[in-house]
Amino acid sequence: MNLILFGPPGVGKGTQAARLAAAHNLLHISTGDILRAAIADGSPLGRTAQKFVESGGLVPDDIIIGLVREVLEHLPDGKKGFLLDGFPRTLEQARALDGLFRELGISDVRIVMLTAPEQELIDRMVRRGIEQGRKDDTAETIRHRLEVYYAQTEPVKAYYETSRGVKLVDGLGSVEEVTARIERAL
Ligand code: B4P
Repeated sequence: MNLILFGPPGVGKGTQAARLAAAHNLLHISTGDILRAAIADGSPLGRTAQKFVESGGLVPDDIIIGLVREVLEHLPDGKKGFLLDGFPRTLEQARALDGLFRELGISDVRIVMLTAPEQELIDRMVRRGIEQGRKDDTAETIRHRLEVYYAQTEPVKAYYETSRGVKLVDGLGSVEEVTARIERAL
């Protein structure tokens, strides 16, 4: 099984992805984590990505698609599949991913979109900003990230509804409750 988990910022993609990847022995591919690690390392990717991530914008499609291609072309043995967390985030990324799946002969891909009311997303990100000090979790950046989400990521939902099918899962409730809902949807 391969899984795509997407949804608005702060909805709990990373939280749920870690649990699902562990439970099903999937390779957890978080584009956000890859970018934050690159920024912390000061690598060329990190230096390019930093201004986009920290301002709440999206890293350019060609960079992020190249990064995901690299990972999917070199999947390790010993995993039962992969879980894409936070990718795709634009229509161009979704179309490129379909192309990659065709090229690499990847099938059995299930798609889950997590949802939550906007105020809950804001509350969670503000809390995470206080607890973890993430530079993109400030009030102004959160507002911008939500605008970017509505303009660029929400259309991915309609794209998948008319192509592959997508399961919408309510992200409100305890972490355990949300995991159980995703498992049922799968
Ligand atoms: P991501 O790392 O994907 O992060 P996110 O959307 O902010 O959070 P996520 O939904 O994973 O929420 P989390 O589990 O942490 O992206 C960060 C940035 O990277 C983007 O803004 C962009 O700049 C860049 N980027 C990433 N992918 C890209 C792409 N494909 N293209 C271009 N740019 C890209 O949960 C949030 C908080 O809520 C946590 O504190 C958590 O503890 C809490 N929480 C989780 N579940 C909860 C629950 N059930 N109840 C209460 N709190 C909960």
